[in-house]
Amino acid sequence: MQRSIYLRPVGIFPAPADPDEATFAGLPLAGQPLRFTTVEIAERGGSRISRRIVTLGDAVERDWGRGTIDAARDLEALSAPRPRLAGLALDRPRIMGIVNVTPDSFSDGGQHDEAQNAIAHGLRLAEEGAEILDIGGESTRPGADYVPVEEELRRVLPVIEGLRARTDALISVDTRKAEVMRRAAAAGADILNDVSALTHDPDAMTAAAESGLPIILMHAQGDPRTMNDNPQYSDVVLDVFDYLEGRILACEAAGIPRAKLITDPGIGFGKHLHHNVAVMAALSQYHALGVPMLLGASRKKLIDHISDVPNPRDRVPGSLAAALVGAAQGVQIIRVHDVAATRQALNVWRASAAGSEKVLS
Ligand code: 7PJ
Repeated sequence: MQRSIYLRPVGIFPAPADPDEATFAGLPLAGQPLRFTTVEIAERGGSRISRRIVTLGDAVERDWGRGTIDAARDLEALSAPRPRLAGLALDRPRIMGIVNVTPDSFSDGGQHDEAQNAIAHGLRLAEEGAEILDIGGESTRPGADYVPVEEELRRVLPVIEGLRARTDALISVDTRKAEVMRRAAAAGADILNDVSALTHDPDAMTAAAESGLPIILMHAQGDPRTMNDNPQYSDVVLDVFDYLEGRILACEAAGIPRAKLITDPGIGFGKHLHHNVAVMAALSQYHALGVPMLLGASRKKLIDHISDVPNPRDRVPGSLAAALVGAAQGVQIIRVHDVAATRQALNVWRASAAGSEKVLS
């Protein structure tokens, strides 16, 4: 599916903490304490794309031909507040902490230790300010091997159960497999996170719909093993948009309401550096999908490509910069390894953007 017109909010500024100060207020951005005054309009006809920046007035009043309905719908979707996610208000950026459950080759403590370590790690992240814990037992890193379903269940279920009993943080499960979705939901998971946007497992759409849980739909091109070998796009920003819009429509057709969906442009998944930074620059575009957005750039390879940091543990500063780029464009969920550092950065950003420390209380 391809549209003829796409709207991207530009000229985004923090909404004043005191609304009385607002003179020209622009439009609110996706329920965030942000406003936008202009939009970039991309018009696409086949392989031809033209982009220009217009005021909100022009965006509303001009005749955009067969794109008119999409333009009006986009403006509405861009400015509407988002519903709560499993009870969590999405009126500011929320931190999702990453809990990887993969065998620890350095420990001979066995399977019990593996689960206990992951649970302890998750509890620490919640303490540090993660409001969502993302539990993953299948590495989907570029080049990673396939993990059989029994092994993935063995890794994630005890961790979901253990965390469910010990924290109020929301729990998401990072999986592409229908059976893992079902069993995780039964064990108390609150959110499904599928890097294949319910395309990898033919039964996943049904499992997701039956669970009734919110679902994160991530864009990826190709299979994790080979995806970064030769990714191809005609326009990466718009192609990712079309893909996510298509997946939202597929979910709606399967009976999953839009209010349960979250999108994610999938940094590092079938994307070269120039694709990743183009998407980072245009994140606000994806608010036109009318659902909350997640950004996952934490410790990813693009930081190494940009700044020569081969060891992922040394990529915290770059990860924080990426988190702030997301926050400034209204991203509602930031998926990170380094929760305390991200919280500190977001707090400084929020208070200074609003011009008031009161937004933190
Ligand atoms: C992502 C993910 C991401 C979502 C991974 C890694 C690779 N899920 N799972 N978004 N990345 N939604 O963390 O480096 O970016 S695994």
